[in-house]
Amino acid sequence: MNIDKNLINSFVRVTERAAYGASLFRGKNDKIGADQAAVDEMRNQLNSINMKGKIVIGEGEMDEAPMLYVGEEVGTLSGKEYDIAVDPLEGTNFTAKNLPNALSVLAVSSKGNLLQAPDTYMEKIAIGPNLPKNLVDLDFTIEKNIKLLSDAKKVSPDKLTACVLKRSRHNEIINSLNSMGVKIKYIEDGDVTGVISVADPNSGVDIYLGVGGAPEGVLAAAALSCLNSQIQCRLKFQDKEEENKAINLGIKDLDLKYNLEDMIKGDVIFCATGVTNGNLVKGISYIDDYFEAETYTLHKSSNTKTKIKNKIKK
Ligand code: VTB
Repeated sequence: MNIDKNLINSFVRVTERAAYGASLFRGKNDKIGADQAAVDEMRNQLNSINMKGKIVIGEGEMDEAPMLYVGEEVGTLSGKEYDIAVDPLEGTNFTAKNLPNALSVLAVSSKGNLLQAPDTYMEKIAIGPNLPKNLVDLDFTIEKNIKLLSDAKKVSPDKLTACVLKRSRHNEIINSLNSMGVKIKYIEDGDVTGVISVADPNSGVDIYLGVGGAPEGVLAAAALSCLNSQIQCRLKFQDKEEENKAINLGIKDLDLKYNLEDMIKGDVIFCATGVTNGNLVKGISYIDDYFEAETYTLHKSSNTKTKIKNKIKK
């Protein structure tokens, strides 16, 4: 079932308000305060939408009692049923230090159509549009994936750029990329933006590689599903407790590789509003009693791919 196009603006309003809340904490070295402000604004706004919404990716487990916990019901609780993945503030660090690329993000599908991923790590490999389906694979070596991509793009590996989250766990990937002469675009945080950059011809990024948060993986997959791009993921657990989290969510095969269609089924809306200026969108700016927000907005079934700018009363 397709999601009504008229709902796009309601969800844009949600990430706009959340981004505004977080923007009040830019450069204040207060990650927790920034996140809380984004959560509060996001929750208020979600609750004004005429729907039976359920948070499937959120701020944590119910027993930790955060707001926007996984399983929380949002909206007016009348109307159609939707599953919602949220990251009220992707880039708490960026906001605290007033650095680029902090975003407020959400994705919406009909009930049951988003992967309910636990809050663990996730291996990710993503490539952009117009490439053979299932070209790259997490089980191939980096060398093989790069060779396949360079053949498909008809360029040599040294003309390719890989986006990688700067973490020591990625040293092996980085060594392999270096040995093939592949250029690397490092990001400090914010792998939602990093993954989406494979779909943006202006970013110069050809492939995303590495391990980041699983919730961020599902959100990025939602965007890529509207951008005809590809991502493959696999959950990565650090201990038994994390494995149990996945089992409790109904995941039977802990080593399963998820292709995009396994994570995002059917129609989806994706909204990302800038908190600070970034590669995808501008950050919040203030004009008297108003704030201006820019939102990267995608809707698969209506083929909406746009940046929406709004001036909103504070
Ligand atoms: C990434 C990134 C996030 O966490 O998922 C990363 O997108 C992974 O965790 O912005 P580590 O920091 O432990 O490597 C963030 O950096 C923060 O949620």
